[in-house]
Order: sequence, then structure tokens, then C-alpha cells
Amino acid sequence: MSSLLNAAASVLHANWRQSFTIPCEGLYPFQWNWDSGFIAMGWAHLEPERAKAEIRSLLRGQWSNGFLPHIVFHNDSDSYYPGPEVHAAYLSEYSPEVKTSGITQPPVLGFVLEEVYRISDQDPSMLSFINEVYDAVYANHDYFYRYRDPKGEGLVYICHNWEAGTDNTPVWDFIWDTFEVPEYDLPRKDTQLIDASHRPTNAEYCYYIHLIELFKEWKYNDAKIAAQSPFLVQDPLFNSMLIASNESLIRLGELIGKQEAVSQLRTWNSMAKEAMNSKLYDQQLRGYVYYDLRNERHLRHLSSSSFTPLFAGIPAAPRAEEMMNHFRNGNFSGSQNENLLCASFDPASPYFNSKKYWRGPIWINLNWIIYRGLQKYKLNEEAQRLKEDTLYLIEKYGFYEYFEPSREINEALENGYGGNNFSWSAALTIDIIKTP
Ligand code: 2M8
Repeated sequence: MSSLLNAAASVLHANWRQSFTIPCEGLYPFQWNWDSGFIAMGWAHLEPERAKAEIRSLLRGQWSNGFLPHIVFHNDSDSYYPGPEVHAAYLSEYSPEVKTSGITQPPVLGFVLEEVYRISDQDPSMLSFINEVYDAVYANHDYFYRYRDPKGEGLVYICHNWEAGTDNTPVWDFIWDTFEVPEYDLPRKDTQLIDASHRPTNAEYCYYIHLIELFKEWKYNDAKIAAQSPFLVQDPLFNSMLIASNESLIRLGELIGKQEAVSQLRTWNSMAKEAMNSKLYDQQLRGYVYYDLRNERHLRHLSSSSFTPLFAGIPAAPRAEEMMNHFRNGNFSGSQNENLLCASFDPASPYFNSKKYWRGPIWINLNWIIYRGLQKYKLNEEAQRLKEDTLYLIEKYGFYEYFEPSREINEALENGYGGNNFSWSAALTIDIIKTP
């Protein structure tokens, strides 16, 4: 294990850029929002000052209305499309001095703060760092409930597939079916850097860019987006991250005396948990699904996101148990346990593709989230299996961006998929090994 830990540390060191960490050399050359959260946990094990710097750097990109963008462009680079000029966040009256995007990502910072505090063994200097950034992270939660929950349900929406983090999950195919977009000239860089068949198609990218063009036309105004965006979805992963972060902010707020914030967070959180269970749980599929707010319909597909509510303690124990069918000779495990856990999309679905990005491959951050969720419910056998499967992939291939779920295909395979020396794969491997 110590050579694996050293290799993981080398990846983080190589991707470190003065005050933050890029997800992957070439492919992702800026600071990404949820990547930074996971990466900060890796740094907390190695060099806690870097964990603090990582989070401070991310917060430099925060807008004055509390919004936290999905990319902060601290530096220049021409190896990524779309860059700051395409996102043009300056069109918003709230954008900061540093260049950022104008869309967000799953809100992991709240629980990351609690994790880095745990990893530091309750170090008082880490607590004073938490005190320093607490209000900014709270302001981000306030932004979500203020602007992204138009019906006051306790569930917030995302308005872009890049906000989900699960960029090209087949779930979005059903959203793309509802509107048409122009054919854009796409100076993509990703498909020159890695196997294009493992990345989203150009047709999909036209949708991604079209949404950004609409938001720019509306100057990233939240009310206009809520009223008109053709993509408006309540995502179980995104809301689970927000709920888990609410809970961490409640516990941390109690420690540092943030009573007002704590009581507001409690109100949001009880509504949110209730809504997750009553609206997003699909009894037949035995998992949490997406709700298309624009077209008022559930998008009834299982993905790794369907299991992330475990991490936030959302289902009652019998429901969590019921969800385990998928990991015990069910679709995700394969009827003879022929799949490693956990595919990013339902392996039994005709839309599943084991090599294509978020349409099937295994992702280490989702594995970490589900692993921790299983531990929370004392589903120890499944947790152990998820841990073993994760470490098998990392030991065999190294710190790739995503991985093949089929055991059989893995036998003859020599590489993982996507970018190599990928930061969150390294950071979370450190945490999985070091945390019992
Ligand atoms: C991927 O997304 C970016 C856009 O944000 C891209 O494909 O260009 C996703 O896997 C996302 O979840 C991740 O945060 C990002 C950087 O690792 O890459």
C-alpha cells in the first residue's frame, strides 16, 4: 500500500499549481469546483496547508450572490475548450475579478470541510480555517435555496449537464430530445488529447454550448434561467451532495457558534430530505432518479447517482437495504458478479456503454461517495467489495480518470480510460487507504 500512497502523492504534487490543483495535465488545466473538494481531502492527508490553499483558491472564484462556479480560470491555457471567453461570466453583475465559468457543480465543500477537520485529528488550526471560510460556504447554500428552488420544495435544480458533473449520462439524451440547437463550430481539444470514442460526441457538445449561449444572452440571470432554460433538472447526486454538506455545516456551525446559520440549515435540510424521499425515490427501480422540472416528468433510469443519497443518510434503513439488490446479483454487480462496482450507468440498459465517459465506466469519486454511504448504513459486505474493486482498478492501471466495469474485459485490458494521473482518483485513493 505504501507504494500506492507514494504514487498518489506524486500525482497530486505534479498537478499542483502554486495555490490549487488541476484535475489533469492538458485535459483539464484550470481549477474545477468539485474536483478541488475531493483533492483537498487528499492534501489534508499529505500537507494540510495545501488543503486550505486549495479551498481558498476555489472561493476566490465565488460570485457576490454566493454562487460558486464550476471552473476558476486563475491561469491561461489553450489546451481546453471552452475557455473563459466562451463562458464570459463577466456578463453577470455578480461575477468576481478572476475569470470563472457561469455554471456550477455538485456542492461538496460543506462535507469536505468536515472531512479535512477529521483528517487533521481535530487540529485547532484547521478549525480556525473552517471558521474563516464558513460564511462563504454557507452563502453558497443560501444561493441554492434562494434561487434554484422555484417551487420551494427543498430540491434545487441544475440547468446544465456540466453542473451535474456526470456530463454525458444517457439521462441527458432525453432532455436533448426536447429541443433543437444550431450546429456550432467546436474547436474541441479533448478529442485530440484522448480517444474520441471515450468522450461525448460533437452533437452532444452543440447542446452543451447552446445552453451556455442562452445563459449569456440572459446575463446569467437566475430568474430568466429558471423561467426559460430548456434544461432544468432536479438531480439526486447534486441534491445529495448539498444535503450532506448541509449536515456537515450544521455540525461544524455548532462547534464554532454559528447558531443562526445552523437553524436555517436545519430548516432547509429537513425539507430537502423529505422531498428526496417522496419525489425522487422510484419504488419500482429501487433507486433515486432525476426529475425533469421543465417538462414535469421523472427520468426513470438508474445510474451511480441513484445510490448517492446513502452518503447523505437520506433513505431509511429498510429502503437502503432494498437498494442493495443492485449490488447483490443485480444489474450493477451482474447476475454472476461479473461487474466491478460501481458502473456509472445501469449495465442492463441499452444506453450503457462501458467505455464512454459517464455512460457506464467506473469513476473513483462516485465509488468513494457510495462506499462512505454504505459504511454509514453498516452495509459492510457491500462497502468492502466497493473498496476492493476500487483498489483493484487503481493498482492494476494507476490513477486514470475512469475505468472498465466488466471483470472479463479488465482481464485483457492494459489501461484505464480518459486522462491519466487524474487528481481526484489519487486524492480519494489516499483517503480510502488511510481511513478505516
Ligand atoms: C468533466 O467535465 C468537464 C466540464 O466540466 C469536461 O468534460 O470538460 C467531468 O467529469 C466533471 O465531473 C469534472 O469535474 C471535470 C474535471 O475533472 O471533467
